[in-house]
Amino acid sequence: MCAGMSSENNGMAWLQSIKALARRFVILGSGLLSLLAVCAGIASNAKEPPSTDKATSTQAEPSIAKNRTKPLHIKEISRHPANLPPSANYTLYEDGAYSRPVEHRHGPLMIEVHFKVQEVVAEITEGTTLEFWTFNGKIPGPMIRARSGDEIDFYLHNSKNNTFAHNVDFHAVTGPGGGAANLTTLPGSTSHIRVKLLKPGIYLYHCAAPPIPTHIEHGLYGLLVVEPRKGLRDVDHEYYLMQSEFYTALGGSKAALALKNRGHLSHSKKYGMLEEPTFVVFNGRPNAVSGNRTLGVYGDTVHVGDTIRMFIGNIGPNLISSFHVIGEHFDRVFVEGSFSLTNHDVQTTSIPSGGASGVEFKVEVPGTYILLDHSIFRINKGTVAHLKVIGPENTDVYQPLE
Ligand SMILES: [Cu+2]
Repeated sequence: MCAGMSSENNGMAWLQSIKALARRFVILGSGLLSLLAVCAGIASNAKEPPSTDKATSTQAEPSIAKNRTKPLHIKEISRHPANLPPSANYTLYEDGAYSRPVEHRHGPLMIEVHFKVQEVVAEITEGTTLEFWTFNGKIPGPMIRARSGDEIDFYLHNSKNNTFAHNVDFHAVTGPGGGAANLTTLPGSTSHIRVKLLKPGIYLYHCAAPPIPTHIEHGLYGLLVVEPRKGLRDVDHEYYLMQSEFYTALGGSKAALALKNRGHLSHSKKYGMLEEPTFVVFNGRPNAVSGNRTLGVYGDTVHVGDTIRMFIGNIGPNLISSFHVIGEHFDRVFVEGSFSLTNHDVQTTSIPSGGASGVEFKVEVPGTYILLDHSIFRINKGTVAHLKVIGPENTDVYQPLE
């Protein structure tokens, strides 16, 4: 025994501190181990996803389990941009529905959020399907909204019919793996963490289970918006957009809209490595925000004089987005998703892969506006969305003459 540990009390205190220290090392050790495991791809009994790419099938990647349950076929993969919580005062329940809002916010809230990972098959264009991995059955996953200082009580449920282990790395979260170190979840299991949001901003979240590029590319991503403590100014309409790429065995040389009736496509690691996507899209598939899903047609009507805010994420996995609205200007840009850095009167804002942006603008002239990635060949791959504005002509600003 150490010198000075003469009394029984001192002895007990010493024993307790040793035990506490040992516990701390166990906790620290297991945290580190799971983080290392996440990085090294040995976190669990997670199966490696299939490499169905002909060009890579000879590489030493385990193939898909033969007894795999067939992924669920769903009709619509796209989460519409109008589907977002209207403020930071909502819980997201296990059935995927948002709660009634907390009526009076007197300070930070504890916000309960449930994600359910679902591996599904859906059409990416008419007659052409792809396997997608989703948070709550749609791409992007649900938008979570909070304010700086709030806590998120987060549950990740991995459906028992799934084949792979999944997790979430929240860019908004301070801690190992942005939560991923403690969220790797086998099919049929649930993981749970509680985190405090320290920094306001528009943040991505994504699955970071190994191999990370494959889990991201299949569709496991979304936005967690952490508003400043005082919230954001009122606007008339808010939208939630997420740009992403899908890499298939067809490569990147065909126009996405010509890829109809091709049956089931396989994902391609080869073209992911070459950074040659078949599809570059907003919200899960080409044309997801056009036709009867145009902004202002699906959801609330947009009138001349209305103000609009868009939260836009870009998960990549490879490309940088040059986000632009033809015939409009961003009155305000939350640069790189930061509410602390606002730019004004911007034509195109760049959104890095793994980053986000926010834009606000007022619509002055009626018509249909095109949203796109101004790396313009990508419109052939699907990066186009539409916004319809109705109201009286504003000839003071725009006047067709002949
Ligand atoms: Cu995953």
